[in-house]
Amino acid sequence: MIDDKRNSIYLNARAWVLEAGQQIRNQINEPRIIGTKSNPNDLVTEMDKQIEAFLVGKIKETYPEHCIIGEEGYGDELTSLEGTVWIIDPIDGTMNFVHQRKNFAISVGVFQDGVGEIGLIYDVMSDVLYHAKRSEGAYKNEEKLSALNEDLKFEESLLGMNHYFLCQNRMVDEGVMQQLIRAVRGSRTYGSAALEFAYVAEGIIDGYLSMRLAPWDIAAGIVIVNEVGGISTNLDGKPLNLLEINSLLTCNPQIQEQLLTYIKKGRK
Ligand code: 2AM
Ligand code: CA
Ligand code: CA
Ligand code: CA
Repeated sequence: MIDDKRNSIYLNARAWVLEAGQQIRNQINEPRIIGTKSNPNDLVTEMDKQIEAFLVGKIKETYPEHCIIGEEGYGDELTSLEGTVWIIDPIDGTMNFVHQRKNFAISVGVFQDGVGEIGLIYDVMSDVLYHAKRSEGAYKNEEKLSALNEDLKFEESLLGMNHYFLCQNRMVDEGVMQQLIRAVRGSRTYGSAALEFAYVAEGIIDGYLSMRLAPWDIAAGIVIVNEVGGISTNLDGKPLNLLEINSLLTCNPQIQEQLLTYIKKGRK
């Protein structure tokens, strides 16, 4: 993607994300209409839809030739990542949005022919924007994020994960997950995949793993983490496919091999 074109897309994306965040803050104390999707704990609100409709409207108006993948269905049904593709999660961490009214993010990734060019993750209530353009580094607001710690030791690492790793499940032997948690320094569960990517990029957690994430949960994060030398694959260490559901490991490369070894031992 030509630099000038990319920069104008980036500036628009940034302006729209910040404006969307302002809309959410303006309405944060209003009563919510809460619906459910795949299960009673998979929540969606009118705000998720409003924000996706807003972002999709702006993109379609300005870039009618671009394609969009979005969680709430305002985007396109894509079978290929050819061309310029926006991958949007209007509210990542809807459960936090509903229960906490904070700790959620707007996530926007822009890919060109399958290559991640722009990533924006906006922690709306903290007014913190994590952003990156490929090969230009990653930023937290105006502050450039440092490259990830090359001296990180596995036993001193802090891992983000969701609570499914604590539950009995088909995909991972919980005995092995408990061994893993004991082997590292600690674990955290933030409830927003996008924010966990941002925290990996910031170096305040060293890895994040999840069993089932959609393209909009990971698109922006992949770009941002990559810019600080982090690596994102599925739980088998294989490349991610942004047209499908993936398992995910994003981490400091210093601990990737050890994490994958534990995960492999635990995968059923
Ligand atoms: P969401 O809030 O946009 O739905 C919670 O651990 C994280 O997993 C959030 O980033 C959440 O995104 C994501 N997630 C993906 N699929 C989910 C599902 N079926 N139910 C709840 N959270 C899901
Ligand atoms: Ca959701
Ligand atoms: Ca999400
Ligand atoms: Ca969402």
